[in-house]
This record gives sequence, C-alpha cells and structure tokens, in this order.
Amino acid sequence: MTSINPALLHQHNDEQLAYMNTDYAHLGEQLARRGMNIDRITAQVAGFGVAIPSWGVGTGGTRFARFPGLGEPRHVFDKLQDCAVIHQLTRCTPTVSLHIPWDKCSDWSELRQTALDYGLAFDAMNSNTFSDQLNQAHSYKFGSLTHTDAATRAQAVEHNIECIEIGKALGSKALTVWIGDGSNFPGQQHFRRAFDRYLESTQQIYAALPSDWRMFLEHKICEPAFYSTVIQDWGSSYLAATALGPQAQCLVDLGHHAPNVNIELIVARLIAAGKLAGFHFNDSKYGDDDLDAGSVSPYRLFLVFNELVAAAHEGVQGFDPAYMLDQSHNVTDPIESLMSSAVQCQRTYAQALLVDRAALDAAQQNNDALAATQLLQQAFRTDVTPILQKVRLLQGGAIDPVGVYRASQYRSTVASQRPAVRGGGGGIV
Ligand SMILES: [Mn+2]
Repeated sequence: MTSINPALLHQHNDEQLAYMNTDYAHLGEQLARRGMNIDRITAQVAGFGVAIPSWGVGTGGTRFARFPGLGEPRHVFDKLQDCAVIHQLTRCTPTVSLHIPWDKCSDWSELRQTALDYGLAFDAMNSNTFSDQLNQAHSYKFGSLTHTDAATRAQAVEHNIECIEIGKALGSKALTVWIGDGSNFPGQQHFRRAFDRYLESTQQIYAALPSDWRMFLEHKICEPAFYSTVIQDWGSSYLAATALGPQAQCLVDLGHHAPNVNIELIVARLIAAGKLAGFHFNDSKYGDDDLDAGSVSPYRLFLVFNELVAAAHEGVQGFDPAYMLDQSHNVTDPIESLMSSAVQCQRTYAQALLVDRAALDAAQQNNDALAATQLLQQAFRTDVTPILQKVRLLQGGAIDPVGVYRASQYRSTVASQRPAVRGGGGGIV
C-alpha cells in the first residue's frame, strides 16, 4: 500500500540517477584514500532507522497561538498515512511512536493491520499525564505520578498500564514516561517526598511491564513547572531507572537540558552505566524548541552520534538505543520537516561511521588533542549525500524525498479529503 505514485517516484529517480552515480563514485574514491570502502558504509547506513512520533505529523504551536496547516490528520489512521509517505520516500522511518490518549481508536487490530499494510511497525508507546482528559476523575493540575493525592497517583498509574496494554496489542516493546510534575514556587513541593512518590508510582507501572519490554524515563529540565521538576535531569532519571530495575532506562531528548550542557558526555555516561534507553532527536537554540534535527547545531548532533557509533564499534554489552524524533512544526509542512530530520539523523550516523576509530584511539592515547579533534572534523565535513541517496534508491525510496513529495501534491490531495477539525492532539513532550 503506497501513498505516492510509484511512477512519479521512478521518473524523478531516473532524472537524477546519472548525477548520483557520478557523485557516489567520486565520494568512493575519496573514502578509499582514507582506507574506507564506501559500499560497506552504505550497507551500514541502510540498517539505520528512526521512529516518527505520531504527534509530529500535525502542526504544533506555541504558548501564544497555533496556526493549523492544510490537510492535517484527523485521527491515528490519517497520521499513519502521513507516516507511510515519510517512510515510502526516505526508507529510514520504519516505525511510529504513538501517544495515548491522542491516538486512541476503537480497533487496535485494525490499526496494527493498517500499519503492516504500509510496511510500518510500532515503536515506544507514550503516556500522557500532563494534561487532563475529558471526564477524568482527578486533575493533573498539581501533578500526576507524584501528586500528593493517592487517588490521582493511582489514576496516572492506571493510565500508564493501559498504554502498556494497548502497546501489547500493537506489537510495541516499550513505554516512554514523561511527566510535567514539579512546582512553580519555592516551598511549594517537598522535593524528597515528591521523588519518593514518583518511585512508588513507577514501581507499579514497572510491575506491569511484560518481560521483553523496556520502560523509558524521559527527563526535562523545566516546563510546564518552572521552579522545580521532579525528573529534571539525567541524574534523577538514572536514580529512578536504577531503583526500578534492568528494564528501566533513561531517554535523552536533546532539547531537555540547560543551554551549553554537554549532551554527548551524558550519553557516554548512560552507555557506560547500561542505562541509555534512546533518544528523542530534535534541535534547539534556547530550550525545548523542538526544531528539526540538526537545523541549528549539526555538530552537536554529530558528537552524540560519535558516541553511539563508538559504543557499537567497541561492542558495549547491552547497547541497544531506540531512535525517535520529537519535534513540533509551526512554519513548515510537518511531512517535509520529518523527512528532513530523519535524513539528517541518518546523515549524521553516516558521518560518525567515517571517523577513523583506530587513529582516534591513538591520538587520545598520545594526548594529541589537535589530531583527535581533526579526525572528528574530517568525518563531519564529509558530504555523505551520495551514500544516503544510494541507500534510498536501493530500498525503493526517493533520491530527493522532498522534491518527489512536492511534485506529488500529496498535501493538497489530503487537504480535500480531510476537512479541518478543531482541537485534536498536538503538543511538545
Ligand atoms: Mn521528548
């Protein structure tokens, strides 16, 4: 089942094939001079995948306003259709991460079958206890899993267990928990008691995990709580994940740290501790900006991938991070932005594969700082576009995903099929 006409795709690829082959051959010569085989790199890049967040295919907003786009998905089946377009053209987004209750539907087996028909599967499930749902008995205004009221905490635990149950029906293998719990005033919250309540609640969720599932704890420095947040950094996340057990790990959202924090160092620490769950990739300049991956600080993203490739290269035991995007689109077509971000992650992974690991080891051992940093920069400066194009072509995708998408007029087609709706799921998590 495809959403973009394959004939259009082939026509575009045919037009660019000769250029791509010339560029690929030239890059192959460059890499051969460095002692690298381009086809081996290409084969590794072909195995890279990143999950699309279901909430990412809708238009996001800010605290001030939201400007809805044309043909926005009305429900989870529309979202799946948009995700399928992204995967059809980029071939590097084989999974979708759902958000409950935004993605609730009446027939989970139908949803699973629809995903299968598109060639998609389901990544981590995401719970939502940072907003109140219609007819909810207890409000999360003052917290959810860490609320002072036991009945509110129980309701939040129950919701997370429901997310696990839905995930089981869809073939998911992980639950991501992010809470907005915290405080806005000094003195408002007893820090230690709030953390204890978090542990008590998450232990109940953990107990409901199937044995082959993982629980991803996502930290965030602030927002919506602006004085203190219960799971505000990787340290709190690590403490909680360690208390819970081996199936609990720490999820790193690149936008959830203070400015200038060395995220790649955090990543290395979590890898060493066996507690790196995975990522929400995005980019930012000020806070949790949820901009497209690599759009502001591509070198920072590269340094994160450098740690990941190094860990895989060194065969770190249990190293198996989940890759997901988490971004919010205010001024672009979400499908175009998600394609760009997915390709950017794939690009950065390819660049990190080009780091000469043996030479870097030697430079580090000899305290040759300049040589070490130049080895990273040499890899980062390499334009790996022909490798990405080749991977897409070999897997039936588009040499130029955004070009084919625009030519397909998919957006205007779905705009006529999907009347605008008010409200609906969207948000920044
Ligand atoms: Mn996130």
